[in-house]
Amino acid sequence: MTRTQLVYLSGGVGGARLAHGLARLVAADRLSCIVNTGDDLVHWGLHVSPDLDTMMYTLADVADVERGWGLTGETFEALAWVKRYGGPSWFALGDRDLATHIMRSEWLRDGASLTEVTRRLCAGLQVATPILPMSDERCETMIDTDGGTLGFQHWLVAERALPPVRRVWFRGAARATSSVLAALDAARLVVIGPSNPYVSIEPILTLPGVRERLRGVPVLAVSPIVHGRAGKGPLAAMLETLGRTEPSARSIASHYGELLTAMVVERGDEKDIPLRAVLGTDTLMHTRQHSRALAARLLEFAVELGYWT
Ligand code: FO1
Repeated sequence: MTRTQLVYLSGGVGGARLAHGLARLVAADRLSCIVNTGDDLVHWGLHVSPDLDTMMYTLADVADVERGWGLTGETFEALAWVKRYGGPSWFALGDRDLATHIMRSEWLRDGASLTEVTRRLCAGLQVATPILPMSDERCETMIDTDGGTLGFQHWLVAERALPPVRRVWFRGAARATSSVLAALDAARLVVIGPSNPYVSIEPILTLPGVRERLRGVPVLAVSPIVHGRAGKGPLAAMLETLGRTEPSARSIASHYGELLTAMVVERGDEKDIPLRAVLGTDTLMHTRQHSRALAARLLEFAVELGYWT
């Protein structure tokens, strides 16, 4: 088999920002983004796929960058009416965002797979880069806390990620899709985005056949930890409670262990990373220019290492 593909593994916000840069530099027929669906939930009777949404909206340049989820210029009239009826308002679906979940749910009910539904949504958004849900089957990320077990969105949004996490596990015997496995079979280089390794990347890696396919392919991870900080999300606390380690790029490298062949970290965070190929550069992506610059530097690094042409 000729290996020509860059396969990108990602969760939501940080991962989607780098995907935006990569999608500007790598032709759509050489790039596939495999996206976590462990965060998915049914809300107001609709199938919501937060990480797929963030990836699609980011690549289509319609994401609300400030809020970190949903669409730019969004309104929340339907939410106000749900509240008026006494319905669940802990998870906010915007008025235009609703169209995505309505169509996804409708097409799924008609028998289309999540992969096919995502392809149709991407066509509507004019996103050419293939966005592949990791699975067409339900795999729910569950969070064990001292007060009981919560679905990921309940823990993150309703409980504001406050209850300490005792264990993360995945409910359902989901399988990777044939598109995901085919992309990995054609991978020349796998890039793990700057996403949470426990709740965004691990759900992808636990699917049967995925880890096996990463052996023998260069795997380059971008650290989601910058100078000991994890941005807005719950990663820093998870590294402390689950990994029993401090938040650092080195902890991310140890978490992935043998899986990695190279790493991109924030300049100054290179110390003690047990890999021969480590690039220190500017990794924060506040603007599209930053996303593109990081993607360009990452690709140059991959070319220098002989992983990419
Ligand atoms: N995050 C929130 O903090 N509050 C919300 O009400 C919320 C709604 C929401 C709706 C659609 C969607 O695609 C994402 C949404 N998110 C919301 C973000 C989501 O919880 C997280 O970004 C991801 O699950 C983390 O990977």
